[in-house]
Amino acid sequence: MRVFYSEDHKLRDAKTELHGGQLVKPFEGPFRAEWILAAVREEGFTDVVAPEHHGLETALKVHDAGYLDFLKTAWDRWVAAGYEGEAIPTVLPVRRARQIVPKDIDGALGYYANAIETSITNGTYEAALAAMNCALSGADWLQEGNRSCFSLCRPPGHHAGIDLYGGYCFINNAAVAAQRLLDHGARKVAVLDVDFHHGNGTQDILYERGDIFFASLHGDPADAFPHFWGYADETGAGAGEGLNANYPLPPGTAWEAWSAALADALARIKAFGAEAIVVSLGVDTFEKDPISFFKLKTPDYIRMGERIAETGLPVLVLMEGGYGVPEIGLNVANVLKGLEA
Ligand code: SP5
Ligand code: ZN
Repeated sequence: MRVFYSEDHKLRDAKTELHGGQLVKPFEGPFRAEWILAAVREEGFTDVVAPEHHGLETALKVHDAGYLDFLKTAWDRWVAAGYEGEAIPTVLPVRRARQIVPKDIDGALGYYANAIETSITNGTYEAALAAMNCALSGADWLQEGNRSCFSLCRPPGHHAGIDLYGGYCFINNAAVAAQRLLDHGARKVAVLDVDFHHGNGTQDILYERGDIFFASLHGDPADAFPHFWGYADETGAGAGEGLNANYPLPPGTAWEAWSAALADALARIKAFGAEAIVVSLGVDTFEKDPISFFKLKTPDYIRMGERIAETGLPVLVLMEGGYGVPEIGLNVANVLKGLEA
């Protein structure tokens, strides 16, 4: 299975994350991609290739143009304002507030944020573009007739909405990849989000679309980030009515209950008639993940890959979350092994 990986992920190396009332070293850092790349190579996935460069045309079909321009310019505007720390908003357009993009960078940050733990830094936009390029190259690789591939996207993407960043995400790699598959001949595709956290950005982008089915298995929003999205009664709207499937699951969820939800999601993807699956793979479902509360074990990830492969559909795996412990690498490699079994 081919792996797409760009060294440019290192351009995002934030020093700060707002966590527990303190600015701490971010959970999401360059070490993650390095650990994952080393493990997948070690486990035999040695066909590692840098992505092609792509323009913004596909991203502009899923994101707001003003938002992408904000991402491109935010750091320079922040520095020009005279600030010395990393860029974090302080004011948010909450209930009953006006939804007008402020000229001022402090206001613009709040306008475009859906979570403020995530600092914007020098190089963040360039790293997000590199992750997007991995996703797009993966989509093209499938379109050439290959059965599966792994795009080691970093930073991740599934919390990035139409015009929203947060949760360590800036450009929605999964939505961009799904769009690319449709633009290059697929009629219907699915995004299957198995990260511990609800894929709120992906849901935001796809909610009214009739050509992409979205399923997400995640910690119940009553207990888990992103807290304001991910309930089971969010089922899609308009042309997308019935095409959004959320599986909120309680603290302590282990393989048996988790895999029952997976089986339901996969059956619905098949019934929809998807011609390919984009998997938003987070391994923060792991029992030792520092910020999550599921209890998946390392061998469970092989079964996860096997179950997804049983659909018989082409599969593009994109990296999302998974933190803190070196086992994230083997857990990812196990999914890939299961897919190839
Ligand atoms: C891509 C991805 O996995 N993003 C996740 C972003 C989560 N950021 C906020 C985490 C807050 C965690 N609070 C956990 C409390 C544990 N006691
Ligand atoms: Zn996550």
